[in-house]
Amino acid sequence: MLTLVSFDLCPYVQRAAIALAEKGVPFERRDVDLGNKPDWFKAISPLGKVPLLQVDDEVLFESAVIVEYLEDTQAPPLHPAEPLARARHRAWMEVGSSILADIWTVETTPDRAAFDAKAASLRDKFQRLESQLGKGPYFDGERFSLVDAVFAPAFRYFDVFDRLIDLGTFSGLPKVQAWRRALAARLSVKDAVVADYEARLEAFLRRQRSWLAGRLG
Ligand SMILES: N[C@@H](CCC(=O)N[C@@H](CS)C(=O)NCC(=O)O)C(=O)O
Repeated sequence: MLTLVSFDLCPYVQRAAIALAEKGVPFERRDVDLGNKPDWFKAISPLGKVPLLQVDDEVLFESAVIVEYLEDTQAPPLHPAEPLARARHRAWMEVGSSILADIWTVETTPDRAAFDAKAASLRDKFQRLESQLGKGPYFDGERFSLVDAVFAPAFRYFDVFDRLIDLGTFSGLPKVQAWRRALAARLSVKDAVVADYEARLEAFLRRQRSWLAGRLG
């Protein structure tokens, strides 16, 4: 049995959980409190971060490494077979990581200029994605891929943001909006978080001494 060491709000953990579910691999989830990291976790996590995937006596870290390991060992494939297409997918997964970094700043910075810069950066990246998307419903058309597993947790933030503040990130981007809806409806995506995830994220946002928190009603 594989064990996914997790944190309830972590989008990188969700990537691994989605890939595991899409491949039908049973796993246990072990949550840690990142605000008070237990000693056993500090001992096995070289960067002090989740996710970790425990595979027998080995501990894998870094979500990209974990999903590539799953890709190497478990069917069905979630990357395209053709090398150039596969490289393109990996590159857009990297954009997904930079979007998560922008989202983190939007959530936490007390500085309005930094907030505005990252909100604009998010808009720019999703605008570029609009021109990459085809007929959908997913990044690669009919086929769910690891790129989808990376973007689903990023889109999930906006389910909470949209209730609280208008960032305008997706306005005039119909393909991105349709992609977002398709991912939200996918069972592996729904099951990647706890039932009260949205309430937990909202509570996290309100706890920040951030420019965003100051805008929330
Ligand atoms: N590059 C890492 C990022 C993982 C990451 O940032 N995890 C956060 C939670 S979402 C974490 O564990 N933070 C704890 C810390 O930095 O102390 C990955 O892709 O796995």
